[in-house]
Amino acid sequence: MAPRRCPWFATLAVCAWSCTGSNAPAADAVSAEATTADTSPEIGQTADAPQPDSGLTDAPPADAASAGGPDSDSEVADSGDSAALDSPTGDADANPDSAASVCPVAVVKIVEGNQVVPQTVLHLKGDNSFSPIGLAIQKYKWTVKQPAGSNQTFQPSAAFPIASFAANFVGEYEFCLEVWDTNAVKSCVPTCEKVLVIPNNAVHFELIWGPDADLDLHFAHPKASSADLDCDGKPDPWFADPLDAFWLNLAPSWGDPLTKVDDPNLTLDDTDGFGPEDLNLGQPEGTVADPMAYAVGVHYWADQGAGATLASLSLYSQGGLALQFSGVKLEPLDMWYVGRLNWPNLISGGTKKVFDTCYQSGASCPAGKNLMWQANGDRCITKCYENKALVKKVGGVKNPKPAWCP
Ligand SMILES: [Ca+2]
Ligand SMILES: [Ca+2]
Ligand SMILES: [Ca+2]
Ligand SMILES: [Ca+2]
Repeated sequence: MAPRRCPWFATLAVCAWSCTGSNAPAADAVSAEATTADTSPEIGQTADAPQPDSGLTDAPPADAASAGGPDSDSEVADSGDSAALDSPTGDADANPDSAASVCPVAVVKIVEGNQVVPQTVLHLKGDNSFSPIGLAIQKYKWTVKQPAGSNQTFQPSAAFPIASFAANFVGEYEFCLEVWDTNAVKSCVPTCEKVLVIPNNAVHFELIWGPDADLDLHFAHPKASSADLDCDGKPDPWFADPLDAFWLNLAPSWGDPLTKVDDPNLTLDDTDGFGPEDLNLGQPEGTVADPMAYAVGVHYWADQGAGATLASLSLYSQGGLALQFSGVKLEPLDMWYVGRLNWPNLISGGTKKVFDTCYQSGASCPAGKNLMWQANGDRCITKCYENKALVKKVGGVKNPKPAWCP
């Protein structure tokens, strides 16, 4: 949304979802079993843009030479015979193993370790790479295999011996390093390390979608109350300040003012496509005797030329996948009332189901009556949802109004 949000956190998209299209009643409130086909557009793993040959191979060693591209100068190191020519060491075996004795060796250290929470900035150290024959290392190249949809890049670039990388998505990352010595001989094989990104909060929502569009995750306190724009006859939770956590209320104070564990924290507001947009809550309010229901929504704030986009939302609870919706089609200014998260629930010591999904049997506003909160039906999506007080508050940001909106 508004330009002052943090667009430099450009990021990615994640996991492979299983639940399906927008109208398919998903298996809500289930445990992590649902994970199969990925219906979202795959961006594929990418390394730094300026490195056209950096598409990562799953089969590291043998085809190093096939990478081609700008690194063709390194081919000398990849052909077995050249290694024999260069081999200054006496103990070299027959080809191609002899190359191993002269190739430089890439050494990878990930300062944060092999398991982190989302939004961890990883520090990747390759500066201990070495040449067995005592040459200096003159060139480094990092590549990454990241969760589908993720397009994060190395900072300051993939050519630095020490680079950082924002691991924003839940899922598995694999980082590989290749090095060249001052004879332009390349490491025989890349050295790779995997990092697993897993949230550890009681509540972690991850919202991802397609390119360019700006979707916003909303997570509202049970007491949130705002204008009834979805025409169900009750106040909407969205854009209530401070009881709706979204890009304008990234980390509001809820519950006990003396602790932050019951405060939500929207750790990423993605404005330029793909997401993820993440929200964490360490310790929701609510007891078995008096459970609470938090409202969860997704708003399509700004089109930016993207048109309709497919949104996927996942809930992780205490490290496990508890809920997924995927491939939900949203158009500009749509407000998707996903449903209500109960706390405590069946997977957190309570008796309530994890999530009450909102279904509707038509559009309430045009119908002039409440059609939301049915037992089944379509996703609860309200068209042309625009909170005018908010638009005014943020300085008159005006989204191009879709043709179908009044
Ligand atoms: Ca982005
Ligand atoms: Ca956003
Ligand atoms: Ca309402
Ligand atoms: Ca609090």
